[in-house]
Amino acid sequence: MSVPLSDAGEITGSLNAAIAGLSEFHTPGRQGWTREVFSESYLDSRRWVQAQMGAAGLEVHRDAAGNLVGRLAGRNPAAPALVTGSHTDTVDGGGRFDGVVGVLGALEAVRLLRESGTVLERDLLVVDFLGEESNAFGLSCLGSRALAGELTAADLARTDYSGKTLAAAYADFGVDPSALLSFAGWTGKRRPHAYLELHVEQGPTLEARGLPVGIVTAITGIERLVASFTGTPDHAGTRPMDDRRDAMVAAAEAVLAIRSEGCGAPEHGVATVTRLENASRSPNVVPSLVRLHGEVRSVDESWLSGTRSRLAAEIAARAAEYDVEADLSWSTDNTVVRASDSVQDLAGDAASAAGIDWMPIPSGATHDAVHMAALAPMGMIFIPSANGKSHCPEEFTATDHIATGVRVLADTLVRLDQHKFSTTPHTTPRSTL
Ligand code: HGY
Ligand code: MN
Ligand code: MN
Repeated sequence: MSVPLSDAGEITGSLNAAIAGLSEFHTPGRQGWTREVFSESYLDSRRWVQAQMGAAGLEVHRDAAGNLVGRLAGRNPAAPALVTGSHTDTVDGGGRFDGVVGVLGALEAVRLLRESGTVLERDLLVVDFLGEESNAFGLSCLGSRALAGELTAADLARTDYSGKTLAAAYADFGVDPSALLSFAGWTGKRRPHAYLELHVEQGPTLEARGLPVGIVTAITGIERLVASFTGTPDHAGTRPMDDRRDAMVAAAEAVLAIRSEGCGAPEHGVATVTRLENASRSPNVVPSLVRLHGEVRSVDESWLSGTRSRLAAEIAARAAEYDVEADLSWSTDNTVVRASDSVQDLAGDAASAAGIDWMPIPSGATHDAVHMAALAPMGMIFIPSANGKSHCPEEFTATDHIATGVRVLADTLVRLDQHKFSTTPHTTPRSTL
């Protein structure tokens, strides 16, 4: 049951007035706050975000990958920049805080820096990354992936359920897909100095522990699965039950096998099936071709690396019981990524210096920070989600928690500005959780 938009909890204060302003943009007829990538409501909302970035005193442009980038000039523009930001697209039937807090909170941090007369050594770039949420093309983090030089021609050839390619969706949105493949992004000379993102936890831990801040240790890896089950079409009314090759039953067995995999995961592991499609539209034919979409996640890389083989064996065995063929196609949405120890330390120091309690916390959600970690030392600051809810209209984070997060973000950015990282070339360290 979704919360009627009007009853979803009052938000007050200047920053939350901004969140309320962005919340005005959502796709009519969809539950909650829906601003999916490439949608009209998303296109309209980004004009609003661009104006907010300008009003915050940033020099704003939309890069060749569709990211909105606002620049606050530092004393030394030649120095590698500091980057912060997040996303403003939502899932279908989403909430008002996922990603939004990281973009509008960053603009609030810019206001704090400017009003306190703090001039950073480095440029500070505030980014609204294009399309962080996974979409009908099965690919998340479009904008940050492009900036990290990780968007491929094969990605652009991906199709949605209607057969439209991702390249065509970019073109319809006003982003030239041919320019994407030559887009150098921030690889090479434009590598940032560091990346720091403020985000709602989207889970129950901080609220349960009564803590206002979490400092992220690692971000989950995601293995995505599309499985096709092939049986035999038959008349649903006349074909005897013991003489069927019912693809839907085999797919249902796979749903339960995937759930068991997630339930058997170590501390931070989950598995979800989010879509089952019968190729036939008729309600009176034994399903002969069924497609399943699912995902498995964990910050435990050794466990996650075994999921494909475990599920392949289990799903094939269960499908064989119904004489149905199962064909599994896997893709890695992202590998497990560990936050920079130095960035974690600086964020922890900033929170502690302000008398703000915090805990180290892994992220079960993935973020643009995963791709920024390929470019520079990465960190994330979490603030509590009411009842641990997210990706739904009930998603809520109280004003004082957002303000605390903005404070830690701003203080950590100031520390990062002066920080000298060890000179070893930056690589994305593996999770050692
Ligand atoms: O799927 C995720 O974890 C994120 O919300 N895109
Ligand atoms: Mn998010
Ligand atoms: Mn999300």
